[in-house]
Amino acid sequence: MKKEVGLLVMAYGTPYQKSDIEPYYTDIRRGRKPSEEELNDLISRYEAIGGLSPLAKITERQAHAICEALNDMQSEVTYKLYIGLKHIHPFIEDAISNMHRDGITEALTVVLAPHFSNFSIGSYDKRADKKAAEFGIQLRHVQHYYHQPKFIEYWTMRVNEILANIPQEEHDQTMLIVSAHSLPEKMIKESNDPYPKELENTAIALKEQSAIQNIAIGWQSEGNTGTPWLGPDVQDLTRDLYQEHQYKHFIYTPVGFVAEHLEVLYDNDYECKVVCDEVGAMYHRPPMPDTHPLFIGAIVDEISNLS
Ligand code: FEC
Repeated sequence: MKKEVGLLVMAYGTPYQKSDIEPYYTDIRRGRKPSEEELNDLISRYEAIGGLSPLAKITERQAHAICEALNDMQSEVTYKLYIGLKHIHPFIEDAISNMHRDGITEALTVVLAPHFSNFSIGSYDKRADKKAAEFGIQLRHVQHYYHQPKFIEYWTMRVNEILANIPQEEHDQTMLIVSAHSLPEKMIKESNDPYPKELENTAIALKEQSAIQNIAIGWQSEGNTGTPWLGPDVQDLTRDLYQEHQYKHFIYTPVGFVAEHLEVLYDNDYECKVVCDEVGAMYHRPPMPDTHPLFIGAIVDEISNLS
């Protein structure tokens, strides 16, 4: 019998049905219920992308693809998959309790987000560690994989695919905006968090490896907390870049995300497109990684480095 090792795949989570939106939003706000106006605003964004987000199904298939790839590449242990979500069931803590029930004493963890911040991946890991300590389960965490060659290769391929459909003579009038979820500026600066640097490194690698000539870093999906968040915001950035250079094409690569969900389908495909339409530029956004073998391969390669 091969030893069983847990594989905890953690992700943000999304409402499964409309009635989940309020408790989900309350959880995101650390227990503070949203006002009716805030709730209606979120419901209307879900409605604009078809009622609910496709994220739940994508997370499931990404998690299964990672587990399968890990089991196929070696024969010493069998990885047993657990999914733990940040803001809806099955919560991270539920997944760890299930591991204990199944007799798992050792597990690897990975978050479906490529760049490390203490406030994103770090907070998932902390929750997992706290619960695992109750049962004496040993966890080893993948911290990030933004730098993995296959991750960069995935986005390079996508950028080049789009460029191939833009006339060569318009390539110098094409701008690539590389983005991730914004976070409150104060949290990031005070703790010297690596998050902005990791996004910058992804952008540098894309500039070096793809055929793009113009590249800028933007932040997206910022919350409404009344305090400054990391900027520039992708919409403002699009307007400013257009004003300065009259670009004909904007390509958006939200590399801080790995799936098509609310923050991409609404904040990029709707909001950024509105700005592109306003200024008269073409909007382009390549498919997200989902279960593409390069993306799954990047995570598996990072996991292999742990062992
Ligand atoms: O498709 C879906 O249904 C869910 C998409 C979704 C993803 C996601 C990823 C990240 N978030 C991060 C940080 C914050 C901070 C706040 C915040 C708020 C929201 C709200 C929704 C939401 N986020 Fe999210 N996030 C997604 C969805 N997020 C809905 C609430 C309404 C709104 O503000 O738009 C602000 C919390 C507060 O108010 O105190 C901070 C980060 C990521 C990327 C890393 C990760 O996936 O964990 C960072 C996907």
